[in-house]
This record gives sequence, structure tokens and C-alpha cells, in this order.
Amino acid sequence: MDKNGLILPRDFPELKNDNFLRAAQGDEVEHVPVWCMRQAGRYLPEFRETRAGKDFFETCRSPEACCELTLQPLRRFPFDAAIIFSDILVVPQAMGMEVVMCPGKGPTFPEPLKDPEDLQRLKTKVDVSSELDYVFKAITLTRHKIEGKVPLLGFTGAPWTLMSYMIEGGGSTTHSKAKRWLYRFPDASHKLLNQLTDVIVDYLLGQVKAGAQGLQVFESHAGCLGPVEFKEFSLPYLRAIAGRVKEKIKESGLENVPMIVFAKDGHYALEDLSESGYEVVSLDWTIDPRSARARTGSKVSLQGNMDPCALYATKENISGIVKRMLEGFGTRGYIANLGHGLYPDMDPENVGAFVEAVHAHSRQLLKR
Ligand code: 1CP
Repeated sequence: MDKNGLILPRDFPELKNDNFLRAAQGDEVEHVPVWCMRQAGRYLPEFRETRAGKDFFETCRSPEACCELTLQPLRRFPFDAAIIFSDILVVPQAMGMEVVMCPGKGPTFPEPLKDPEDLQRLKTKVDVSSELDYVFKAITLTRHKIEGKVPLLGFTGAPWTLMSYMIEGGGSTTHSKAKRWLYRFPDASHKLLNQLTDVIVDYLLGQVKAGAQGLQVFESHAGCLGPVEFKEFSLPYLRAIAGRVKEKIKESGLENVPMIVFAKDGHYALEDLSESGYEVVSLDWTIDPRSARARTGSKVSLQGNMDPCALYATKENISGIVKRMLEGFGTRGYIANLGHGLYPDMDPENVGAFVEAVHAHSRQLLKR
């Protein structure tokens, strides 16, 4: 803290458990590290209590609340990484779009983009350091409060996923409004994807400057694209983000941080993803661990990929499923996770059983 009471991004407590960072680099580990997407989420009663009666995005704008929500799962389970509580939709907000959280419906854009003329509504220059300052403050505060227990991850939505929300106006099963743009307005689509990429690069760099020790890029809507559209409208931007963020980290004299790409249902693009400049490729549950290894070689580390619904199984069965998954991926260059986020009705005890099974089985395998 400086003399004005500001929490500054320096003099952070020393990192005690670096298994996540070592696995991301393909180095030896003591046990396979594990964390869960949506580990800060509604399956935890303490999360529901902290969030109760408060607007979702107001919570996102409170560094103290984000810090508390990020730390809650770590008090229960020996996770090997934390992910900052926030949302991918803070980026469209920073670009000038309104996004509200409708209880029971999810995030909603009251005025989504309809046609290319609507791009004029977006800010041409986004001052990321002031618009998203609240996220940076949350990261810095959490880095201090986490006391070096585990690394803290930052994140962003990828350009195509954010574009689809900005056009659909919320969640969608077909993404047909957003895909209409790709087929009807390819130039305007690239213009929007480029604008998003520029903001995302500054946003991720800001997160690293604030103290993020790893970054995950969520291309949650990769599955609604085919391989041809993915190569044109997603992959080049994913690559640009990794390349430009790494370059800027270097220019700023900062230490490199591992970057993870998660293209949900993007198994058709696994080879390309493994050569897109990220240290880690995160997988959903539709990919078999051994075939994922065969298709990516030893170039990248892998993360994932237990079906979140396997957490509805008994603890004994969870343990068996985890063992098989670990045998499939191996213990080197591997970070255990689910294939997507935890659901609100999941039993925290079974989340604990998942974490414990990863640690116990991987220690056994490493002894051999
Ligand atoms: O009341 C609540 O708290 C609402 C539920 C919720 C939560 C817990 C939302 C609304 N966002 C979040 C937090 C969140 N979102 C995190 C925090 C950290 C953690 O994982 O523990 C992260 C990383 C995200 C990222 C995010 N938001 C993604 C990418 C991951 C994914 O799920 O594929 C996406 C697609 C969103 C959009 C979003 N935000 C919230 C919801 C319900 C949705 C999905 C909307 C939809 O498509 O229907």
C-alpha cells in the first residue's frame, strides 16, 4: 500500500505452490495441478450469500467483492490456481455497449448490433486502463490477499465469442444472427473482430501489469463454427492475441505468463490450436485424452477435460473417472480441469472429491 492508501501491483507475497506454472511449461510437478472453470460460482453457498441482492455487474465493478469471491473456493479446496471473479462481457461494456444481467435469463444486451451501420455505436478508441480499471484493481488486491498460496489467473472472451454476444444480444443455441454477419457481411465482421482484438490485447496486458500470473482466453462459441469459418473468423484473432500480448509483455520488461486457449467444441481445430502461440490448450470433454495428446504432440500442455456432469456421480466413481483421465493425459504438461464450468446445482463435496482424486492419483502415478 502506498501513502495514499492505494494497493499497488508490486511487493506481492512469494508464490508457494507453483505446480500450475510448472505444468503449463511442461516441467516436472509434485502433483498434477487442478482448478475448475467457474470455481467461483453459484454452487457455493458463500458465493450466493455474497452475491445476494446485488446486481451482477455492480459486483464485477467492486474490487473487494471480486477478491472475496475469488478467494472463497480456495478456503474450501486445495485448488492449484485461482481465477479472478469477473465476466467476459465487461469488454463489450468498455466498448460502449450496455449489458445487463436479467435474473433467470442471463446477460442481455438491450440494444444488440443488428447491421454493420451499428458498428458506429462502438467507441473508436477505448481507454482500457480507465474503462477496465476496476478489473485491474481486483487483480492487484487479490494478488496481495491470496498470500502467494497459488497463482492468480486473468481471462478474457475471445473476439468471435464476444462478437456473437454483441449481435445475438445474449445466450443463443444457433448463433444464427451472429453467423449471418459472417456469411453476409464478412468485411464488417473482420472490422469488428479487429476492434475487439485491439481492446483484448490491451486488456490482457493490463491484467498482467496488475498481477495476473496466467491468462485464459475463452472461445466458448467455437462449436457453432465449422472448420473453414473457424480458420477465417476465430483462429487468426486467437493467434494475434497470443503474439501481441507476449510481445508487449516483453517490451514492458515483465516476465512471460502462460496463456491458455479454450475453444469449446473446437476439436476440429486441435492441431491449429496447438500451434497458435499458447502454452496450454484447454479441452472440453468431447475429446479423448490420448487422441488429444497424439494430435498435439509435446508442443503444448493440455488442460481439462472431465465432463462437468461426472460430478453428479458418487465420490468413488469420480475417483475412477479421474484416474482414467490422468492415465490418458499423463502427468507431464497437464493441468486437470473440467471440460466446461461447474453448474450451480453441483455438490461442493464432489468438487472436493475431484480435487482430491487428481492429487492422490497423480502422486501415485508420479511415484512409478
Ligand atoms: O449470479 C451470477 O453470479 C451469475 C453467474 C455468472 C458467474 C458466476 C456469470 C454470468 N458470470 C460468472 C463469472 C464468470 N464468468 C467467471 C468467473 C470466474 C470463475 O470461473 O470462477 C468467468 C471466467 C466467466 C466467463 C464467462 N462469462 C464465459 C466464458 C466461460 C464459459 O462459460 O464458456 C461466458 C460465456 C460468460 C457469459 C456469461 N456470464 C454469465 C452467464 C450466465 C454467461 C453465459 C450466458 C449464455 O451464453 O447463456
